[in-house]
Formats: sequence, structure tokens, C-alpha cells
Amino acid sequence: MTNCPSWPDELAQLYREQGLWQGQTLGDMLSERADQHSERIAVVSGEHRYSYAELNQRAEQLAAGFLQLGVKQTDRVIVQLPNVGEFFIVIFALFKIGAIPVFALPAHRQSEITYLCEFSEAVAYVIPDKDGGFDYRNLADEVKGKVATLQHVLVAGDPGDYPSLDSLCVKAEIPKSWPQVKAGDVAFLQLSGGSTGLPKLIPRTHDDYMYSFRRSNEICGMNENSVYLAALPVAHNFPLSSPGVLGTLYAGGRIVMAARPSPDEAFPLIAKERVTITALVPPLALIWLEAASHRTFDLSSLEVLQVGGAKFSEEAARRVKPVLGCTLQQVFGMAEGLVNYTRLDDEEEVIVRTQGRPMSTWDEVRVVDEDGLEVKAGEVGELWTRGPYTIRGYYKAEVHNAKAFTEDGFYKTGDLVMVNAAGYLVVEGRAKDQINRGGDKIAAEEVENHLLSHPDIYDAALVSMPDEFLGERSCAFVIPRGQAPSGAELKSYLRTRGLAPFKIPDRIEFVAVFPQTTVGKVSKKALRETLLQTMITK
Ligand code: OOB
Repeated sequence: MTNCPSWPDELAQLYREQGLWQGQTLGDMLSERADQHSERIAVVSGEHRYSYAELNQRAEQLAAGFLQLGVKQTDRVIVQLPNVGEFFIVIFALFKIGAIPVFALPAHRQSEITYLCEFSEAVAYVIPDKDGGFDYRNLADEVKGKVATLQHVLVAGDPGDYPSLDSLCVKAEIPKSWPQVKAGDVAFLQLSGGSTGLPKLIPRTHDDYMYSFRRSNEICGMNENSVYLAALPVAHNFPLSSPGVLGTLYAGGRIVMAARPSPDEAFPLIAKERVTITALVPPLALIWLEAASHRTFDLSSLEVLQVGGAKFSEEAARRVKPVLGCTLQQVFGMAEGLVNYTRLDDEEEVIVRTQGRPMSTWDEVRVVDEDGLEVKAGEVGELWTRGPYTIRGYYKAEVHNAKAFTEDGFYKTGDLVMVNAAGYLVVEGRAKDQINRGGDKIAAEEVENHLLSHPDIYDAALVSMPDEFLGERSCAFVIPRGQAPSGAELKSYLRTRGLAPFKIPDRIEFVAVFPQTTVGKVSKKALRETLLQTMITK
């Protein structure tokens, strides 16, 4: 696909020679597994148990349906599905025809989806009927009117006025040959957590992504007997590929889809399906630890609990083994590529105190100061990285790419880390203007722009405030133009603008001026300090 920076040719060749990139597409991977494990169960979702053969057959049927609808190779399709079996049928159908899923999260609303559709010039949008009390068909109604390129809305479940995925399958005949999809092609676009006003899209190729979950499988000991519980929303990079659901399919294991990550939903599934591995963000891990201490479900099959997406406190990390009886694995990753894992056989102190080390010896890691110079061993600095599964640039973002990547291809993560003598990373903070709300990433500028569109707001600055449960919550400092609207009014205003619920500020403070840095920028550090003071005195 054009507009996606790629690895230099010599490196791509090296990665191929070294067997890191093996030339297989995700679509072919599923066909191969369907031949190998045809009757084994690949996915359990509610009452439905899909065998590998059935999954592949349904994906091919839907692929044919997409082709008949006119969806072509490299066409972008927004996929916004919760944890349901159809997720796999849709994405593998798209992989098979070389169309490009753009992964939206279930929490995204009109603002994010409209932007994703417009920016990626999507031709189709795939939604569930309802989930968590929210009707996605209403959301589609709003988006459809706004985006010129969007031709099709397809619904998993009760379609209302739109066609259903099932109806698409019924009509189409499987073609004799599929479009020629190459493993070096972009397979899908992931959404970046971001720090800019508009989210960036991350192009991942079949080659690079498959390397990342094959290597993750080795580290996490995935095999045919692995049973992975998808508790986090599967479209996110962590449950998708670290090693996640795709790693599980690669290994020939079984995926169990949890509609919600709560203990009420997850614990009975673990007991019934004999789940061996799952992944959580820190706030959910805390809830599980609490629930497990006074509930009686048999969680003895669980071998590994992965925790990542945000920093997991050492105190909580120490409780995992005694309370849940399984090995904790800390995962520090990013949709842009690099994933660090503590290893399953690491000493307990390494597991509870670090966020792991890069998964591949091919990952290059630099820790630099504000001038881009490497800091001394053991000192804190910004993490820069490049390697065989870390992107070289965002989709259609030339200007931003020049800032977010070095000339020699390192991605500037915006994370402040310390690397210890053994090469393990400890995340110490963040240099990017982002709030990590329990694993949900909020780009401050994006929310500020929405606030600034309000006629009674003169200026706005979003900062993080510490929170025992989520790690961080968001607080908007607002300078009104005269009469200030109430905090509740502002929140409801943001909701009507169609912002994902997790981005609505948890707290709003009205002020007359912002503290400034020496160069006259808003000092978010000073704002955070003000907030800390008021939190202490309140
Ligand atoms: C994962 O991916 P993203 O793209 O949602 O977010 C990446 C950012 C990192 O740059 C870092 O700021 C933060 O999330 N993060 C962590 C962390 N894991 C991610 N911060 C502290 N400790 C951790 N363990 O979040 C992601 C992707 C793949 C695997 C795991 C997580």
C-alpha cells in the first residue's frame, strides 16, 4: 500500500534470509491450520464452538461475499467488533482478499469512527448489532451520513436496516483463485495510542506481525494444548498478538472469548474451558486478585497471567502467584511494534520489578536524553527502538513521521525507561503528552481540541492525576470565556461530540490562567503539581 513507510530493502532481505519473515500471509496461515487441525476447536464464543475447518470455511465464504460486494485488495474496512467469533471470520476474510481491516475498539464512538473512516477512506464498516447496551447501528447511521467513501455497513447479528454478514455469505460463490496477497504487504492498520490531535494509524505487514506472534509463542510456551482467554478487547495489539489470539491460532490451540473481562464472566470460563493463559491490564488484574481471594471457581488450569498496557505496581505483582497460583508475566508493548516480556522462568524479583526485556535479539533499544544522546547505563531516558516488527512510519503521516522516527529508523516511543544490567526495562514515566488510563490511552491534544470547540472555552489543558485503581485518570484544566459552563455540562458536551467514554475527563477544574514554562508554553508539570496539592488538601 502506498503511504506506508517500510524497512530498507537490505534489511528486509536480511530478515527474510534469517527466517524472521517467512513469506506467509495471515490468510494462508489459517488455511494451513485448517488442514492440519481441521476438527480441533479453534474458537469458543458463547454457545458456538468453531473448529479450525469451520473457521476457515466461513472466512472463505465471507471473503467471497466481500469480493462480490466489490470490496477489493487494499480497500480499507473499519472493523469494530467486540469479543465474538465473527471477529475472526471477518478479519481472515479480509486478509484472504488482501483488503485491510482498520481496527477500532468497541469503546470508540462517532468522533473516532468518522475520523477513521475519512482518514483511511474506508469503503465498509463492520459492527455488532448491540454490545454493552450500546446500539452500533445508530452509530453507523451517524457515520454513514458523514463519510463519502463509505459504501457498506455490515452487521454481525440482528442487522436492522443494514445487510448482515450472514446475508453476504449466502449469496457468494467461492472463487477459483484468490487475489495475490504478498506477505510483505500491509495486512491491517492499528490505531496508535498517540499524543497528537488526530490518532495515527499503524501499518503492520503479514511478515512482521507473524514474526511478532511466532516469537511471542516461543517465549510464552504456546502449543496445541494452550487455551487462551480473550478477556481484553481482541482488536487491541496485546490480546491480538502478544501472543494473544493470533499466536494461539498459530500454535493450533484454543481461544475462549469472554464478552466481558469481569471475574463473573471470566472465572467460570477459566474453570469450564481449562484456560491456561490470559492477558489483563493492571486495573483488571487488581479486580481479579480481589475476587479470587473470596471465590471458589477452580482456576488451577491457569498457568500464565500476562499483565501489561500500563505499569503494574510491584505490590500487586507480588500477589499474583500466591493468590492466583500462576506465573505472572509482565508485558510492556506497543502497537507500533516492540514488545518486552519477563520470561516465565525468570526469578520472582525480576518478574515483579521489571517490565521485561525485548522479545527478540533483533530488537534494537536506545535510551536517550533530551538531546537524543544515549544516557549512561542504568540511567533513565526516552526509549527509542527499531527492529523486524517495529514500524518505520505511520500511514499517511509524512510530517509527523519526521518527528516520531529518527532518520535511521528508530521509533521514539515517548516512554521513559531504565535498562538494568541484565537488559530488563523498568518503565519510569512518559515524555509524551498522553494519559494512560488503566491501559486506555488518551492523547491530551485530541481531548483539548474537542474542549476548545466549545464557545465558552478560551483554553484547555488535559493532564493526568494519580489514581490508586487506574494508575492515572484525566483532569481538564479549563479557562472559560467569562461565565463558565458547569463541569457536568462540559462532559455532556463532549459526549454529544461522540467521544469514546474513556476520554471524557474524570475531573474538570476552572482556572483564570495557566502556569507557563520558561519558553512560554503551558506547564503541564505545574498543573499536575497543583492538582496533587489540591488532592492532598481535599
Ligand atoms: C500496548 O500497546 P498500546 O499501543 O496501546 O500502548 C503502548 C504504550 C507504551 O508506549 C507505554 O506507554 C504503555 O502503553 N505501556 C506500558 C506497559 N505496556 C504498555 N507502560 C508501563 N508498563 C507496561 N507494562 O499497551 C501493548 C501492546 C502490546 C502488548 C502489551 C501492551
